[in-house]
Amino acid sequence: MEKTNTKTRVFSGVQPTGNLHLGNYLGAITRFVALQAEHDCLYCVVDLHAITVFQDPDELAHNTREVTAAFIAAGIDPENHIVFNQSQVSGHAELAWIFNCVARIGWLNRMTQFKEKAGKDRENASAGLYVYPNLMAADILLYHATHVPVGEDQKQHLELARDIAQKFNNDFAATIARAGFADGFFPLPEPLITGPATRVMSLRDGTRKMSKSEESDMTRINMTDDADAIAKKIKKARTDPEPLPSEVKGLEARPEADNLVGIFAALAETDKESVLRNFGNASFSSFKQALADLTTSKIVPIGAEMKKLLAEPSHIDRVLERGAARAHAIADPILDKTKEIVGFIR
Ligand code: AQP
Repeated sequence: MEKTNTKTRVFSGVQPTGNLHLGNYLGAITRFVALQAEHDCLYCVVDLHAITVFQDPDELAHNTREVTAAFIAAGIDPENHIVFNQSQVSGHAELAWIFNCVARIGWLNRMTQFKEKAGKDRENASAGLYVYPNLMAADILLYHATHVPVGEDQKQHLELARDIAQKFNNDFAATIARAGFADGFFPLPEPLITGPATRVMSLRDGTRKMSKSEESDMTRINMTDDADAIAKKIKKARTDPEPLPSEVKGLEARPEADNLVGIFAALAETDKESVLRNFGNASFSSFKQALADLTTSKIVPIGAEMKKLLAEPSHIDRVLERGAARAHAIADPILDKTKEIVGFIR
């Protein structure tokens, strides 16, 4: 196996759990698109993660194709980069098992996402939901990926992936050295959490994350929303009675205003300062109109392209199958070496 951990490689994933939204787009997918220019990228539809919460099988298949369509419609190039669904590459699950045995229960107990998702009924959460971060570490490290673009909510999981890589490198230092890897086997992956919209908040509550699973559709802009739905949701978005401030400091303690300005900045590919230079002291009604127009101009064409792609599911399935074959070609030698390092007879 070539030593791959000195090169940069980008890996990230999106769960096919329905209601793909503006937060997924701005926090993750637009970053995925931008990174293609300078890196080798793998973008994965993480269906193994999705089933940590029960998914209707027919909906799961549809949602897997829908996320793939969103990737392509947003500008991810599945020819020059790799787009695939996680369950077609069995190495994710195999490496996750090894990492289940490397990660400590104390580490998992600190994961805030598990606490939020399991809620009060923790005893009834799936075991998969609990070890979700170990699978995420496997997703990244199976490819010796060095950079991982994610939204702010995934920062803690990325730190855990680094801890797992470090502990594996320490625990197996002797066999890793014997295999010819002087600086450790797994690279410590860097999170890439950048831009003005790393945490897009609910349109109805600026203290809660915009989320796929939130019951009310009015809390989020879906990637498949039409212009009318977008206009209605933004018009009804919660705000406060003050006009917009002219400086970013004035957004402190105004979570709803801060969120809408952040969304505008991200869609316009600028920063909050420059948005407030144009809209400082404006009323929310005029700002919301401009935001609805901008959101429509960016999202509606992507939604239309997604629909076109989804009309030909066999084409999407072929993209995923080809992507999985190419992902295997990178993963298999890394997994094989991992097994040798652990002491498995192959
Ligand atoms: N609100 C958000 N703002 C910015 N980035 C976000 N991401 C998710 N929500 C926001 C980023 O999108 C990528 C894919 O997320 P995911 O589908 O794998 O998982 P998720 O975080 O569970 O998505 P949701 O919408 O929050 O689902 P539920 O409702 O199940 O909790 C990740 O990079 C994530 O950071």
